[in-house]
Amino acid sequence: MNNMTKKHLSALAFTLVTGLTSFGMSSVAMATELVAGDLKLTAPWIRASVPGQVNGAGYVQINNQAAQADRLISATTNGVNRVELHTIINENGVAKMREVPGIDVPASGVVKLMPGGFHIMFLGLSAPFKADTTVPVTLKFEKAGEVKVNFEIKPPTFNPGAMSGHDSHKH
Ligand SMILES: [Cu+2]
Repeated sequence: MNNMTKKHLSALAFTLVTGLTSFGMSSVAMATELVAGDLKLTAPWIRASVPGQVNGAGYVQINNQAAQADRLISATTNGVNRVELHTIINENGVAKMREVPGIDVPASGVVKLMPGGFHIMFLGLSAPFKADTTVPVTLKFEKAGEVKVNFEIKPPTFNPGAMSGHDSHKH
């Protein structure tokens, strides 16, 4: 495991900022936000496992401040057989997961990994994902390099509409 470097940060509850200040140091209002170079990663989370579940999925919002696109090309963590990048496609009305070679982060844009779309797929868990714990995951980007992110494990009932930081009350 690498030590903390410019491209290799971890955040538990608050923002850590690298040498760049382009996003501004405005506040630490977001529960979990991580800035790594030109990328900002917001609210990384994984849904807790339900009994018998051997796979899991991780989600995060990735903002790119650079004028150049970047690309998430892999993810790694301990305690799983294998990690893949997936999307969900609709085939004749049936939602199917499909592995993708990478997830593009547009220039000056954002990509949101969320249920029903792109996700980080954890295959073959050696132990269930337990709510209220965190999983350290190393994301590897084509340009930004490796970024270490702590994914928060949310209860199985977690509403993905809560990406912006508050639980949604719609029912
Ligand atoms: Cu998947």
